[in-house]
Amino acid sequence: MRVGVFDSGLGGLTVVQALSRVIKGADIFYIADTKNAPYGEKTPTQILQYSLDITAYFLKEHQIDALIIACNTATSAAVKTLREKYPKLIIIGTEPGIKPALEKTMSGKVGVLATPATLIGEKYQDLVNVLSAKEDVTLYEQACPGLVEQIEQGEIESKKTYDMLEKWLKPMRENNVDTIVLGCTHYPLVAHKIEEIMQREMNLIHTGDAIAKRLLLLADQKGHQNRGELHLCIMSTDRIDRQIVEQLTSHYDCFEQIKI
Ligand code: DGN
Repeated sequence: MRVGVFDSGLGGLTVVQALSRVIKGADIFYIADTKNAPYGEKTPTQILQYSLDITAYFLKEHQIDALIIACNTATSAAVKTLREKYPKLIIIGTEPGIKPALEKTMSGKVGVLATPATLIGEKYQDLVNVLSAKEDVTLYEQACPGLVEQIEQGEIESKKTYDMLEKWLKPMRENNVDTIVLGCTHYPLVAHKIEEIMQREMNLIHTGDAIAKRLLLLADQKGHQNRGELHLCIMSTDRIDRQIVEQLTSHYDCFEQIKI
């Protein structure tokens, strides 16, 4: 099976990590669209165009069987159009794990961290409307402008990143939030900082494992075998922090900068 995975930058590698825990045999092609990052502050039309261009590239150059949009922001802007345009391709998007969070919370207080574009997107609003109508929970939604940039610049341990998180998480800490949805695939990279600032053990929900399971299921339905070897090819459309790439991937077979 040949799988294309993309994100605006490093974040989608947290999804690749989850895939490599359950997928035994596949060729995974990863594109970090660093030329256009961050997506969170782009218009839906721009994000849709980047997603269409990347998908066309994957199909032409790597003949993918499955596409994983490893980015909440791009999913909300592009998944519908991509599914209409490529009905035969397995397409899996990423959306904030509100449902698992509602199942996990004991205090009934759930935090959601995401990019501004994800939180105002129609897809997220629909998800929240359906789920919160059924459950007695309070959601603390927090847009995190600038956090993706800090992570991309390798500034995870910096004071500026800490201060940003402290400001956003303070209301959650004071209101006994016990579960936080990481509604952006970059945010697992600052999970340890979130725990430190919340000063307690938290349920941190990210969607990589759910995506991996879904891929296995859909691939099986289409007759793709899950055996052999796992190959990972990483591409970026501009510069990328290679040190972080190496922290996130135990092994990759190729690494190149591409033009799309
Ligand atoms: N990792 C992307 C997401 O999940 O939304 C970040 C998008 C961006 O570039 N801001």
